[in-house]
Amino acid sequence: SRKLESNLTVTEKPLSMCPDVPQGLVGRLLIEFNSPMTMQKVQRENPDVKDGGKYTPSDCKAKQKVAIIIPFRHREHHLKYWLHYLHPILRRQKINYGIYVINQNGESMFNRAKLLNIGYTEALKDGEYDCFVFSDVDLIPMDDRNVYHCYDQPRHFAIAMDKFGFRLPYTGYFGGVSGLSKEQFLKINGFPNEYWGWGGEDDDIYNRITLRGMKVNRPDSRIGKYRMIKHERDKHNEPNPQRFTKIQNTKINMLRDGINSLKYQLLNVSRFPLYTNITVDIGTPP
Ligand code: BGN
Repeated sequence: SRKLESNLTVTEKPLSMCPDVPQGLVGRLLIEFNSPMTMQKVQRENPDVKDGGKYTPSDCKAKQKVAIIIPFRHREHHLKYWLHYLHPILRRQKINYGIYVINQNGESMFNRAKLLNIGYTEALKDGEYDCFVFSDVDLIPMDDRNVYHCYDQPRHFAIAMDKFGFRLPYTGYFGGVSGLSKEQFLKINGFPNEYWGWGGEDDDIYNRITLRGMKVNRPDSRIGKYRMIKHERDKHNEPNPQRFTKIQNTKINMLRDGINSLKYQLLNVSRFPLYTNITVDIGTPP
């Protein structure tokens, strides 16, 4: 409480820390992509989300501040569903978060991991984040007990996707949705910038984690289920023929290729009601 000049005492109830297991989770969720979705509808559903897609629980103090990074190009339709499902889930999970959509400008080859590095960098210019959750725009968790914060080891969230028959496609799979604390991210020199096109960058990240003596942490397979929004393969994201040899060389390449070598041009930052949109020029493959 504090004393005002007028002798009036105002009592501000200090917030207690949010419990480790959030109260008010509902468990299994019904996820479908058939009902029509508009950004206006999703905005009406989420009046408590602040400009730029920021949210802080009102009834407790969250231990971590989480930046959620979404690599993006031409997937507006998916983003509407992602925001529609994820904002309410993150709210029930009592996460203090901001949503960052990292939009690759132009039509050169897509580079998911480089966009994730940019998301890390740009989010830190915007807030004091200590945890980074990296999510594809087309992946929706089917259970809100899959909590989007960081753990004592790098976390892999998307372990049971519908397209893989609700199981891991292989033990070292680290794709889809993952989460690293700032410390864990820096320990592996961030993510590779040199994977242009589809495939392998997630395996490289997995290699970086194990090469630095860390171990991937995962939820229970009943809780780690995901639905992927069906889509055609994107243009300018063809399978990268170099990926097979590149993932053999993580150990040497990770020393020079990563957050320590990241270069890009920032073109635009816009705060929309439900997310911050960051458009970047990331160049072209060598
Ligand atoms: C793997 C891809 C991953 C992808 C998963 C699931 C490669 C590297 C050469 C083996 N890895 O095969 O990037 O996330 O499939 O689709 O292609």
